[in-house]
Amino acid sequence: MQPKHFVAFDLGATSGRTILGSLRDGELVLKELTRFPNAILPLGGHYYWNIFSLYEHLCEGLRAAAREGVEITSVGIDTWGVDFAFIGRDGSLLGLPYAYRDPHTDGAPEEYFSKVLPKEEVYGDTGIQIMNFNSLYQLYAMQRDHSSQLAAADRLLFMPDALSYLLTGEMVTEYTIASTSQLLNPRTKRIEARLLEKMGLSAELFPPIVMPGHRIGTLRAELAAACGVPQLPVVAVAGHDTASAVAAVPAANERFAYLSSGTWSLMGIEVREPFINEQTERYNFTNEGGVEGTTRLLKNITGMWILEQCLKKWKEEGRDYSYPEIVKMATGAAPFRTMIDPDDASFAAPGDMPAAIRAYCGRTGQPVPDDDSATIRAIFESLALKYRFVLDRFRSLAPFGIERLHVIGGGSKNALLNQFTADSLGIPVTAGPSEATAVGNIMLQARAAGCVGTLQEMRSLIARCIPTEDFIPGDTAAWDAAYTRFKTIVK
Ligand code: LRH
Repeated sequence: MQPKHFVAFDLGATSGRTILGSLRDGELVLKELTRFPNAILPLGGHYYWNIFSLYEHLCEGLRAAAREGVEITSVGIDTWGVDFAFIGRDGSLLGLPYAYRDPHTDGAPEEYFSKVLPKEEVYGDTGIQIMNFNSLYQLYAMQRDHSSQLAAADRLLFMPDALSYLLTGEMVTEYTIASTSQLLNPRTKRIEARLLEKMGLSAELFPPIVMPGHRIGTLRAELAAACGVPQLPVVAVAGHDTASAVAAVPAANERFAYLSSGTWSLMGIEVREPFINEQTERYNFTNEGGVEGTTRLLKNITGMWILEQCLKKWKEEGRDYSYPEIVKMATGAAPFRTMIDPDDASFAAPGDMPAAIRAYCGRTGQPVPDDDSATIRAIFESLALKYRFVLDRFRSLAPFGIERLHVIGGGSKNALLNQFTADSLGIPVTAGPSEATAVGNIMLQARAAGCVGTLQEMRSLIARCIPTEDFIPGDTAAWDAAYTRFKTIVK
């Protein structure tokens, strides 16, 4: 069989990549073509995404793909969740999209529940965890603050759809990314109009919903010419990065939990139908849309964000640590001295993270880490303990026994944290693929091109082609004792 080549644009909240995925005789080979930064842009007291710069990076990625000299079948884009751009009546992009860490949504869910619709109804309609930054509350805050962008908007496009629009001129609402917004009803798989209408907005803002695999259009002629590629088809993959990553879990059967590990740690299980009940509402569990109509029942846990912010601060102070140094420092530090709840509100915003950790220790009566090594150790141990806390809740809900945790995404390369996680959870951990989002993106394009059939076939192919590493629980007794302490500080 002739090889088929696909271009995946995989954009996270801190960086993006262009990956060329090649499929030949059931073998998948990945090649990173470009890597570029994506940083929150502080401007006039707000946080934005520089979508124009992202567009330029996509063009650069297309030029790099052209230089490979291979025939490309299609292009697909996945990004982080919830954020969106507005398009005016003349088709132009209306300014910069807000970044989800902008504080304009602080307290917005509570305002929405008291002024628009009660919390139970919002959760009942959507099954989505209440988080300040959900698109629903971003829209509420913009409407409340008389946003001129919103007033002028003809259409709203979620980030992957907005970028696909810039490439093709065609507008769609891809299902998995829309599911992160808290505007979609997972039972009907449609935008729930009353959530918008009750605050004076209309569901007409959204172009038609399409499923992963839908062909959005082809590259604009002038763009294709400028980048030296043909007018390639742009396919809606699972536009939500986490959905693409979960599609790439190399699991042999359904009895697994996943942890998509990056800036966020997204832990969950895959189920056939949404789980929306009193228990999932109490746990603030989310029912995001997956591939083949599956539901990603999951929970956002603050992941590498805290470490990333510490590393940024330490670098500013002249201490720039490499990844092997970080692991060595954590390995050498004393165990179980200080514990933090990674999801404490004080760690959510960008800023001086080591100071936020010190303040947290003061508030919770724990020893302040004496140096950077102790801080890193506290972060890794606390993450592994938080994973157990959340997994225990999934164990109480799952319609099957959870036999294994699949850790995927960039964080799966952290062998020390993987071992901590296996020890803390008491079940085997399989790590990899670390490029799960890009792999999922590529495989969904391959499925659209007819190279693979079902989700399970995709997963079997990934399991065959991409090496993984297993971590078996070891010293579980010490972790059990630590967990008893952890439960007294966690929310
Ligand atoms: C991870 C992620 C996560 C969302 C968050 C906004 O990149 O997509 O699933 O909750 O970004």
